[in-house]
Amino acid sequence: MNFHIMTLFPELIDGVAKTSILGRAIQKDLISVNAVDIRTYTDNKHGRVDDYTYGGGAGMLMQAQPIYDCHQAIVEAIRDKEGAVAPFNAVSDSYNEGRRIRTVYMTPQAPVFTQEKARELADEEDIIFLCGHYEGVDERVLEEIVTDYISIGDYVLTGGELPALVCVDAIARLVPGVLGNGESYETESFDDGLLEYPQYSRPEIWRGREVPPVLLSGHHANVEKWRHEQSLIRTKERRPDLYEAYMKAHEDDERAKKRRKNNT
Ligand code: 6GU
Repeated sequence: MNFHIMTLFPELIDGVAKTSILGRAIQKDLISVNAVDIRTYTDNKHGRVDDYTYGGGAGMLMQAQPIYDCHQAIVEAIRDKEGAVAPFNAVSDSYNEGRRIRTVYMTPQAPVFTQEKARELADEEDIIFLCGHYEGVDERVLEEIVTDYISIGDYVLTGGELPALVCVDAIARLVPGVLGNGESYETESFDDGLLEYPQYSRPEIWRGREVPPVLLSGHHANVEKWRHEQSLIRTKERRPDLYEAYMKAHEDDERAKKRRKNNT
C-alpha cells in the first residue's frame, strides 16, 4: 500500500517514516511513504505557496495552483506505476482503474479519525494526504481533489503533518505482514469497542504488587472471563461514551444470556 503525502515539510514525514515499525514495513516493501514537497509545484519563481485571504482577516492561505499541480503529478505517477491505460473520467482527473483515488485533507474541521475509518482506508492501494498549513487551503482546490476530510481530535495543531502521520501509522499496521507475530492486533482496544484489559509480565511480585492470581492459574476460560470483565470496568471508568455504546450494541446478548441462565 502506498501513502503519498503532500506537504511543505517533507523532511518531517521522512524522519518519522524511516523509524521503527513503519521503517521496517517500508524495507520489506509492504508499504511506501512518499513525501511530496508542494513547493516544488509552485509556478512563481519565489516559491510562494500562500497568499492573503479574500474578504480580509489575519493569516495566509495555501493557494490552489501548487496543490492541484502536485496532486496531478501524484495521480499520474500512480497511473504510470500501474502501467495501465486507465479509464479516464472527464468529471475528475483523479481516477485510476475506474476508481477515484482517495485524497484525504487533514483538518480540524472534519469528523474525528477512528479505528473504523482506518480499516476502511486500509483497503486502498494508494492514498493521498494533503497537509494544510497557515490558516488553511483555498476551498476550490479542496472541492476539486478531496474525497475525505479527517481530523484527529478536538484541538488545533500547527499543521496537518502530525495528523497525517497518525493516520498512516494506524492504517499501515493493518496491512498484512506489517506487524510481526508478537505484535498482534486482533484483541486490541477498539476492535470490539472496548478498551484493552491490564497486562502483566515478570516478576510475579514487583514493589509488593502481585500479578492477579487468575493469570497464573493456567485456566484459559477463567483468564478470558477476567480479561473481559476488566475491559468492561476500564472502559466504563475511562471512556463512559464507549461503554454506553458497547452496552447498547450488546443489550440483546446480555438479555439472551440472562434468559438462558433463568431457564437452567
Ligand atoms: Cl487534521 N490538522 C490540524 N491542523 N489540527 C488538527 C487536526 C488536523 N486534527 C486535530 N487538530
